[in-house]
Amino acid sequence: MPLPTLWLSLLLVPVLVAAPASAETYESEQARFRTVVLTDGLAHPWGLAFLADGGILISERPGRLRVLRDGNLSAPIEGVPEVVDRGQGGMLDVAVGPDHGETGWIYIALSGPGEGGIGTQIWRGRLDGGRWIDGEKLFEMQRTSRSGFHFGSRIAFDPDGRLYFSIGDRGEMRRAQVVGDEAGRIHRIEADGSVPPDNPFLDDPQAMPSAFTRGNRNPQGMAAHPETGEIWIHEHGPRGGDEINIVRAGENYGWPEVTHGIDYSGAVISERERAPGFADPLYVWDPSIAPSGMAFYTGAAFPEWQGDLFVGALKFRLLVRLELDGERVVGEERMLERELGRIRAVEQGPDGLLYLLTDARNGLLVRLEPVE
Ligand SMILES: [Ca+2]
Repeated sequence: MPLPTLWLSLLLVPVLVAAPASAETYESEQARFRTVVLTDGLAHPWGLAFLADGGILISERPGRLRVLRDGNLSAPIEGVPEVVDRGQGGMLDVAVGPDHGETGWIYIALSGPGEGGIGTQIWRGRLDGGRWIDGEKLFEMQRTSRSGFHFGSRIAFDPDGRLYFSIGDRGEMRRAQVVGDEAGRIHRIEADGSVPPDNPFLDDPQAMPSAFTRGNRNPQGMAAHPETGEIWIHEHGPRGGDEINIVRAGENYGWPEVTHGIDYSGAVISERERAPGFADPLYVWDPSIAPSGMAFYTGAAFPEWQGDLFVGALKFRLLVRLELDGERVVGEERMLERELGRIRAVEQGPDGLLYLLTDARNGLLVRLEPVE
């Protein structure tokens, strides 16, 4: 190789390496955007939340919390609650409380050790530099099990500041219909962990006071509607039965009595797709996309996307944009298919941009930015 050419290639190599790995530009139905990788090196990241000081709090399923601030990913936060990293369990969703700017409270959902197995726990605490302080366990599942399946564990707040969280059926479908069980439903508590006086099952001495619904299989997406304030979820169905539902007090979402899906073995779970007494889903994915993460878009950066619902997909490795007309889904666009990987979380940032986490041993935090 002539010397000038060698020099040229040596000069070019660092330039190519330094370019963001996937600052790719995409054309979608209603917007041009690029994906910018803000950080890699995240071990199976699961949830993210935007802190008042500008940092981005990220959970890693094996049991860590980190903060991305000014482009730098922190060391793991010290002193976080113990988790059991098994199967789908570990350090799961994170959220900031409604008064986070004044109080600093952050909320986490995790699968923790309990008597006889693993159970969902909801905690709140504060960050002091690189430490977790003032930790309070707000909820602890009593009926633990050794299963590594179906923890649910998304967190969302409604406009009244009440905290909703999901627990999946833990791989035992019947639990979703058992009164008094904690699995297979959405729960609602106050931000301090107490039970709201108007929770729907308080008159039933057998029911869990925090229970708000039942018949949910494994909800891993949850967000408050920006106009109605209602909590929307999606849930992993069996084969061919992922659902979107609106969380309403005391409602039974049917699992496994009614479902649009069949078992992964091909066996029929229920002959019925609907029945009296069970809420119909707003929307069903068949085949299943394995949805995770959910955000309503309200930002100014993508005017055409305002009012749309974004959902990540694990199995199909894509981002779904749903157009809504009230409570009806009137359009679905699939974006970024196989471009980034399994999408675990979707959130809108305070800057009006969309943020995604990819579920991988070397997971990414990615931001979607408009391109003229
Ligand atoms: Ca259902």
